[in-house]
Amino acid sequence: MPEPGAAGAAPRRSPQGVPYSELPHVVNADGLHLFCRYWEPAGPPRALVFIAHGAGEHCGPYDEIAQRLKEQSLLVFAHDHVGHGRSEGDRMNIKDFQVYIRDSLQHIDLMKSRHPDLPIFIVGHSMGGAISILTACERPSDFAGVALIAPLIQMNPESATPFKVFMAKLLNYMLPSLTLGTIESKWVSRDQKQVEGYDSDELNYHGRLRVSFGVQLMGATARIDKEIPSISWPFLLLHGDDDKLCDIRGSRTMYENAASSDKKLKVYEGGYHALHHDLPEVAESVLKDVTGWITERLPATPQQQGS
Ligand code: 9JX
Repeated sequence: MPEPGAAGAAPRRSPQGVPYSELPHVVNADGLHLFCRYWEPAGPPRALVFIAHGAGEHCGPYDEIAQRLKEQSLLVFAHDHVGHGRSEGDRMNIKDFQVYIRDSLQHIDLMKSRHPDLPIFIVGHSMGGAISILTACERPSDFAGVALIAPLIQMNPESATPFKVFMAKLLNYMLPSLTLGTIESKWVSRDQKQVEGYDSDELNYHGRLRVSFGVQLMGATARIDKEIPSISWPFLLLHGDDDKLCDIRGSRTMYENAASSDKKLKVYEGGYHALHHDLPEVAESVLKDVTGWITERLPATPQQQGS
């Protein structure tokens, strides 16, 4: 769907037939075209915001959050990760989690080279939260802040018991394409309309999780666990205490153990996993929290100083 305004020119197609916007498009280090989206404010942007979507979804559903940020004169950009949405690549099958981080850094560097003086923020959800954390950890001084919506930080200790983790690794060695369950979308949001919307969106992945993908996710959480004590960048954590997919304990651990002086955890009581797609009042509050947190961390513009 084209954006209104400058970024919304009719989507072009790569030689492979992958649509991309008029603005920079990304061909990653493996030669795969990534579908990119840009939300450009009318005037000069005050900051850059990269959005990292989660596993099995795409960046389309972040349009609402991006619009809000754009209204605050922020230049928002995102891409569908390899194997997701309109990007190329095997569906939900990656050799290494690092590919998501490498591609994100490539896109961020591209935008940074066009706007070298602007602060950069990241917004990430679920697996996109894990990508955001590890991306920021690679360049700790590059980011003005990271806003995380129900990030994947720890596997649920009840479902990822040492025995199951061992079995997953063993199975991965023997039968990497073996699949585990699917996500039950009704356990991800309390809003039936959002559940139906998610289920009927063909750009979402509705297949089963490969063992090899699960092992990559476990590897990412193990890396985050090691990085937490050395995290120094500002961050905001939003997490529902009824999240059945990414345990809130991960966010508590990060909040308690990260070295950052500027850190905040907001717990949504009764909130499910997809907080930005949970009950309307929760979703609205998430939009306000993320937008407010980022704009509070921007240097005041000359026009604002008097008011
Ligand atoms: C597990 C593993 C993380 C397949 C999924 C109403 C994730 C809504 C919604 C978008 C949830 C965001 C998150 C088993 C099988 C780790 C209902 C798996 C997984 C997979 C993310 C994003 C649905 C799920 N749902 N997830 N979303 N996803 O990283 O907005 S709204 Cl993929």
